[in-house]
Amino acid sequence: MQGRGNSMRDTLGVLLAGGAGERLFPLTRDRAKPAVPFGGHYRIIDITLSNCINSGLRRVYILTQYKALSLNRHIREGWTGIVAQELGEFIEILPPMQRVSANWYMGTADAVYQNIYSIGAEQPKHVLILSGDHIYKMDYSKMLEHHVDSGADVTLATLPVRPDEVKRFGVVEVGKNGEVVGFLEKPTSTELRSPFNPEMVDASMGIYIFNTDVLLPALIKDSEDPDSKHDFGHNILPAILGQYKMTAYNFVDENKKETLYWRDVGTLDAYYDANMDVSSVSPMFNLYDASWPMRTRVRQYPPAKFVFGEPGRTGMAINSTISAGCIVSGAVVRNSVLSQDVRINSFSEVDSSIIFSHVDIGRHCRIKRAIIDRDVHIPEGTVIGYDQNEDRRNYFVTPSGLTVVARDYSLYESPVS
Ligand code: ADQ
Ligand code: ADP
Repeated sequence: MQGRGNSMRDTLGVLLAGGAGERLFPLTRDRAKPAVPFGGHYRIIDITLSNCINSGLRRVYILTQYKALSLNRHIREGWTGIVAQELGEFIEILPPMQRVSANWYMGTADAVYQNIYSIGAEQPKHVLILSGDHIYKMDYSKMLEHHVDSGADVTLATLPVRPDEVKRFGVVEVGKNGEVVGFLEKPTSTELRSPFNPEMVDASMGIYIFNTDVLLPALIKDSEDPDSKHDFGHNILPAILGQYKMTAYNFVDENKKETLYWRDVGTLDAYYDANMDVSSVSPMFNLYDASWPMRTRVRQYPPAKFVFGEPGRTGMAINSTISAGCIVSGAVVRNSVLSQDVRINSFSEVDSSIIFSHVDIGRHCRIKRAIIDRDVHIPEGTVIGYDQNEDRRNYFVTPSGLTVVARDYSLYESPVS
């Protein structure tokens, strides 16, 4: 068996960060999905990159394409410097000009294929494929240990989902000894049930470890198939199933035998819920876990403060995550997540909302179940989240009733409330 440290050194991480993120619109109107703020001062991609660092994975390529300016800046300023470049470590966005062809990436497999020379040049023994839009804590070295111990060529991370959720996932048929014997990408329904739990279905988390000598030929073969969608789930995995040994790595807490926290934040509702999961008294996703530190690009701001605004108006925040530089003055914030440098003024109430950086909320505002993008000024007296029909006139409202105020949206006059 390979030593744990050595195995991670032999592994190259490839983080897919190029999805268009349409279901997170309007938050992805000007930025790539992995660059969307999360949990106050993080970006979504920080969670996966923190997992990489905490797992001892020190060579990571990030494949981007859409609206990558803000993501590039974030990676360059926050992440490239934290690994030891003199030891051959890197966290790097692969420059598009080194791609095999001039096309946009056609799918996840094509994105990796187009960077095949950069991957091959590193001569990794294993390639770990990761997504840029998941919130979870995972020690990839344990998955790699499982991969090596089971003698697999490919390992898929899996977790149980309800049968009515399968259309969002790759369904994995797990046989005896945890071997993968079937795979179906996003079926409308399935009769399959998990051998670990008869009410659930094993789903792919979109996290794969490949032996490099299996991955590269599979990508080349797929690139030559004109009918392929060039997608890992639709094409690569079904094509190599049966030819190579594929194993499932079940994402459970080994002590409690419980499935661990994992969320795909590809939709506004899932994104909102995951943010809410960081702020409660016993958070489902704990950012204060010293054994698994989450990192980000640190910006200099003064500390957050809570002050009396108008005489007798206490500024306070309850069950909320408040980032540096915020000032809550004579206003009440509940069950909310505030990014850096947010101002909330007297007589205002913010409830169950996510407020991005540099937002300024005037006096006498009432805001509930809203996501407000950065740099937005909310004028005095604005009411958001109490009347969906009214909100639809000015903002983006999801079918579940979340109101999203897009960046640069400035109301210069107080709406009638
Ligand atoms: P989806 O979640 O639908 O399914 P997909 O849209 O393929 O995932 O995106 C996976 C990752 O790749 C995302 O991080 C996305 O941003 C990125 N990506 C998408 N297209 C890209 C491109 N052209 N270039 C670069 N990056 C790109 C996948 C699997 C399922 C599995 C779920 C779990 O296909 O089998 O169940 O993830 O969430
Ligand atoms: P993005 O979301 O595009 O990545 P950045 O965080 O890189 O944004 O910042 C982009 C812009 O935000 C800056 O050019 C500046 O206008 C504004 N900004 C960033 N930090 C601050 C700050 N501390 N004070 C005021 N404005 C800021």
